[in-house]
Amino acid sequence: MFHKILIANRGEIALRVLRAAKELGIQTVAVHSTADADAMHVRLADESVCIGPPPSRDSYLNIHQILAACEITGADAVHPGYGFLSENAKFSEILAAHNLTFIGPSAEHIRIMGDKITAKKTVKELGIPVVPGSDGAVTDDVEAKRIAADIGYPVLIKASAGGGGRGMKVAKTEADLAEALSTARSEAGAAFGDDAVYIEKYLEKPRHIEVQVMGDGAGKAIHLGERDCSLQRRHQKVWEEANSPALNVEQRNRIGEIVSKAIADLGYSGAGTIEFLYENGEFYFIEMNTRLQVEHPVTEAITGIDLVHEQIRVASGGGLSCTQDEVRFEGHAIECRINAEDPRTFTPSPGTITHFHTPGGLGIRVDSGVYSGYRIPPYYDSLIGKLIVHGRNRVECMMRLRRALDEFVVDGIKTTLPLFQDLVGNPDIANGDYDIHWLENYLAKTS
Ligand code: MV4
Repeated sequence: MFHKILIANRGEIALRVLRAAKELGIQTVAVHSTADADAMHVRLADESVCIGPPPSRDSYLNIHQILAACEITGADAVHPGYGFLSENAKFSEILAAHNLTFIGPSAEHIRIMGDKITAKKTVKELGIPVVPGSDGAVTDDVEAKRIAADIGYPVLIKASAGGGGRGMKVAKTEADLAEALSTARSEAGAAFGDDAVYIEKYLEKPRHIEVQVMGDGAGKAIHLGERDCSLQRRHQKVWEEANSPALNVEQRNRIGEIVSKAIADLGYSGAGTIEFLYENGEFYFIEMNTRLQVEHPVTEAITGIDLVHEQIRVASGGGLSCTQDEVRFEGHAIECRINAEDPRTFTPSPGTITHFHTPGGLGIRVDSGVYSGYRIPPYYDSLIGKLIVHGRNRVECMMRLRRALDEFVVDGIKTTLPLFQDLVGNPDIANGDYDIHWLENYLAKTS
């Protein structure tokens, strides 16, 4: 087991990782920018190192500074959290070259999944269902027209180096195709330095359903069920739940088995998420994330498994703590992302939190790094906390969520809490009847 873990992140996720390390008896090192000297993760860590000025590229993304902090403190492993360096293959290789363990998958697997064309080809060969489309990159109009005619319009052109919604163009008919292709290629080249694009059938009203996996890096893997993350705005998730209201036990087990077998065959190590679009009873792979995700606590709530413990165990060579047979899915969980933003326009609202009071009681978890009197710096993302509610079923979970939202007080700044008050009372949400476009349509209708 590791002696000391350096947490290369900030905010609620730095705290989340710190808690897991403490429970395992591992020393913790926080790193922080000058803007985060007062942050909770810095206070709670055993040691802390200031790694630079506020901009992320000079601090949380500064590999040299993080290496220096490992050297100074004698850390033997680094947990990257999410965002920042969490999916940076080069960073994991540099750590390895300095005899430090990156708590995450191999650099090779990060690279494969970071290139969306390679990712799709890889998982398809492993038996995961993918969206119908081109086999690999498409450059010429004639080929594009042949593929599009074959799969049927509308089609979507995606950048191989994109992901998370960046670099996509829809072509509704053949008349749009040549222009969409050339625009997508030049935008991808400018944005990512890689103009490779591929074509997919455009799915009009899917849900976003993702499957959580954990691999031991030696050919064993388990799945921990799915999360429904369809409620999003501009590719930012707002509300996530497990299980998906759209799936039954058989569908869950079927996709889970396909995915865990693929991940085992890949020899994948650590936590990962396989993202699917789900429409008319079918799953279509879109991307794989090779990191711990913001919404991981809903999976923890329904399985009782601490995903960060598992990441640390696997990275230190201790393997997974359980087999697939030992994983049980109990009840229902919902996560609301509390952002320091206007609840309608999502305009950031940094400033000082004058009063912060979190809800409590059975089935309530709040992951947050803020406190009364905390000043939110304007340099980073606006997530200030996550409310995760668990119940024996979805109805009980929703009742508890409504009560928890009533108890939650954040004064001094705007937050997304009022939006969740609205959503928890909405009939479509109560029925689990929503797709990836629901929230944006709702916001447009009710603005
Ligand atoms: C799609 C799609 C429809 N058809 N691919 C957006 C983010 C990136 N991960 C993939 N995305 C999409 N890919 C096909 N073939 C629709 C989206 C999409 C989306 C996906 C998940 C969650 C929210 C979304 C919002 C808009 C578009």
